[in-house]
Amino acid sequence: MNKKPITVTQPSLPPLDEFIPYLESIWEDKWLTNNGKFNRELEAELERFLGVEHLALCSNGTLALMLALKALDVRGEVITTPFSFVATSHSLLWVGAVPVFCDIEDKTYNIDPEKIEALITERTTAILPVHVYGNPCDDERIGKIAQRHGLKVIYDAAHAFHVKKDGRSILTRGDLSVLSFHATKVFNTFEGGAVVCHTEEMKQKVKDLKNFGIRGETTVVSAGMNAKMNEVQAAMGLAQLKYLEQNIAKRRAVADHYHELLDGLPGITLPAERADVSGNYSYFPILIDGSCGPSRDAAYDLLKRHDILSRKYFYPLITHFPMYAGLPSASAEKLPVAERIAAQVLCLPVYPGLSRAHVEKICRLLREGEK
Ligand code: T4K
Repeated sequence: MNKKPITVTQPSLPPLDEFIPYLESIWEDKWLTNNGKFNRELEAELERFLGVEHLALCSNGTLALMLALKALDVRGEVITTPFSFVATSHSLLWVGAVPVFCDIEDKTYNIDPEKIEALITERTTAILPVHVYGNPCDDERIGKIAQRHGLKVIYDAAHAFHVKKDGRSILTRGDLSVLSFHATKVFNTFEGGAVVCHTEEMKQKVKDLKNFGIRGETTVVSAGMNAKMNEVQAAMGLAQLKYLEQNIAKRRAVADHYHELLDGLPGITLPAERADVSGNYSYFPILIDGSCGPSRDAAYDLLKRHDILSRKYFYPLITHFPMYAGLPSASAEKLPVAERIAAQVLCLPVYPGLSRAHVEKICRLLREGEK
């Protein structure tokens, strides 16, 4: 009997005995934060591992988004997706920008480049797309639109750790990319995040902004905030990084098993595999259209009755929340694809330790209902 519920995800933790020596070192050094040795080490390790340069660690992904927007001096209107976690558009409100919501593609669930240009006004300064579920955006078309209209592009890559497109890290696209290392992510530092920059100057700007703008004991160069990662967080990242590839392989095995057991089930759409993408299997979103069986909500309830806590990421759409609902771009008629996907999506549990028996149980419930 399974007493503990099966949750949509579970944090990856390194063996505790491999984490303790990091803590002992922190205790010994009495250096807890402010660009300590584990911060510097983790930045270098992540740059190497991810195949990027100029990565600046932050205390979480939301502050990293705000720092990225500040570093590029983004204001006015910013075109973004309604199909994301609220932090994406909240970060715009926090820097005083106005989100303009663009509909999404029905295959990738990412911002639809076809529909971006119609939303550009003289107040538009940037585009904030999300690689939702780690599925890369159409960065080529987005880049061309941005270039044509002189806009910045900041990718919310919170789900896209270690995702590659055409053999290259997806984090190399746009002006800046932002990662989240929250407990629920493929790679976690309890809480954490990073801004991936393309130049040392930009990284310096982000480093200033995350440390009050302080450059030296008597020098403050910008109106920064406090968004530093502490040494315990960085140690967690270092202890975990070496398990990353094997964790992704285990996630992939779970995803393959779902495909094996659910492929061809009428009324259900499974995540598409893309030949040009090496993914991280951070989420397993399925669409349930209700045409041949229970609705999405009924499937969610059914799983819950069996202690399986799937999640309706990302329902409701961001545009349904009161701080966005009044915006002209938030009306449902303008976002038909996003509205439909949000009404049908269900993220099934996926994490390295999820057993084959649990995947089989989930799939049996989805195939046969409560028999
Ligand atoms: N942009 C995007 C596109 C994002 O998805 C996010 C975060 C951000 C930006 C912002 O990055 P951060 O500032 O968070 O670094 C979760 C996460 O809290 C959030 O980080 C994540 N996106 C979002 C998609 O999912 P909730 O409200 O669903 O979390 P919660 O507490 O319900 O956790 C989900 C499940 O995970 C639980 O049922 C059990 C499991 N869990 C969770 C935690 C916290 C554990 O097993 N252990 C844990 O410690 O938002």
